[in-house]
Amino acid sequence: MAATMTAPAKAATSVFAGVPEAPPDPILGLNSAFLADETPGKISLGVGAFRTDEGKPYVLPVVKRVEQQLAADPATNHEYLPIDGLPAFQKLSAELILGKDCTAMNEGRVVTSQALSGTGALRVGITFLARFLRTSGSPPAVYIPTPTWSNHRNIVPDAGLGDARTYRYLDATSGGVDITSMLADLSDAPKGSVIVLHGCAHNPTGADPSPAQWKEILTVVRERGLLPFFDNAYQGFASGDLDADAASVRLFADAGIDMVLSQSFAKNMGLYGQRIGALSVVLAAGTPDVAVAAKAVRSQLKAVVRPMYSSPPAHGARIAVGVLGDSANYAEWKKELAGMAGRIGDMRTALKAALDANGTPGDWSRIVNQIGMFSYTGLSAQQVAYLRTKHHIYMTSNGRISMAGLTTSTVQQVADAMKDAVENVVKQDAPVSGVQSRL
Ligand code: KET
Repeated sequence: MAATMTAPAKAATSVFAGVPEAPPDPILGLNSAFLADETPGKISLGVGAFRTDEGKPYVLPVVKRVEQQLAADPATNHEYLPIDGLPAFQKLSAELILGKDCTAMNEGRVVTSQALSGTGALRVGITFLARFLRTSGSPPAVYIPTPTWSNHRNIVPDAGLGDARTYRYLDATSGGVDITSMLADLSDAPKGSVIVLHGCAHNPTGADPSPAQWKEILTVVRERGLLPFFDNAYQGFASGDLDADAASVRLFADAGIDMVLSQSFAKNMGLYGQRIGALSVVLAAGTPDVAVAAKAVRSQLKAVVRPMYSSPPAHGARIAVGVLGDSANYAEWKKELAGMAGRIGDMRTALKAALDANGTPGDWSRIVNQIGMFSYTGLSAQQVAYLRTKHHIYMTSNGRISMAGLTTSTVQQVADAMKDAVENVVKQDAPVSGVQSRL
């Protein structure tokens, strides 16, 4: 017996010993660094997550109640959902962004799949486009704005489409949208290119096109045969009104063109960790045999999902259905959403006032002019690093502040630290519009 046993090998080096360490994520990695910081009074203005005025995570009361009802309901079970998720959720989610009277939905031109929040929707959507969008005979180029949410840059190559190209977006001087440059870049994009657009509350700039500018963008998209992919992570957080924040998407949907939409319920329902979102593919108005085409598209979305994660989690979808599908809950949600947007607005006013009052050099009006969850302050990477090491205040290196991370009791401390950074750290960076490579 003993002779047949394998002799113990000498301690072996792992085949993974040479794996190079990946850089930390610019947003979620920052959060880990914040959690590891043991300094009392540290402040997190990094990740875009709503906090109460006590600085605590917020579970929306309507969400809490729906969860309690789900827990008490003997019919609730833990069976698998279908590959494309809960059918009731698909419909309610598409209606939320497209509107209840949406022609494309009425004509059966909208194919919606539940997704692992906004990121999962983007990932499945771009993978689907990589497989099937062949307007120019080859896989499409994907254009993202500069600057943009940092993960856009990861998702596009990971879905197999190579590095994303960029279009100019921000006018660094005014802090608004540089519409002339944006339209020029879109006009230069090859026919069939995918254009990632932030539906509202652009992250990180807080600058959205005006309704007239959206019309100009739509004109170029149609003329050039581009495919708009709307990333909707902040519906309700731009204006506090769900319908107003969906206006850009509805304008494009009403034009009867092909388009793709991602939705997230992370921010507007506070369901971050539940990973609940949706992906919709909208087929153009003239599509013959649209039912056949829609069925085929759905089958291919499922073919992307099944080998990746099989089927989505159920809990968040059930919560969203409980909120969206019940008129009393829906009305309550709208109020709570307006309350969250209102608190962010209050923090904008308070921070601007504190910076003006303590004499921080610079014009801080952009803080109140920008909309959504973030302020794009214009602080340089060095100033951001200084705020972190000296004051234990964390924000992304592009100078983006998550406004909901501020509270009535920390605004002054943050304003004073910003004054210190602006006065004592010489700005070495390019202006804000040039910092996207640091994201
Ligand atoms: N799109 C945009 C524009 C966006 O800001 C986020 C999240 C997402 C999609 C995806 O969110 P999801 O949780 O997958 O639904 N942004 C915040 C959190 C993050 O980086 O993951 C942020 O910018 O802080």
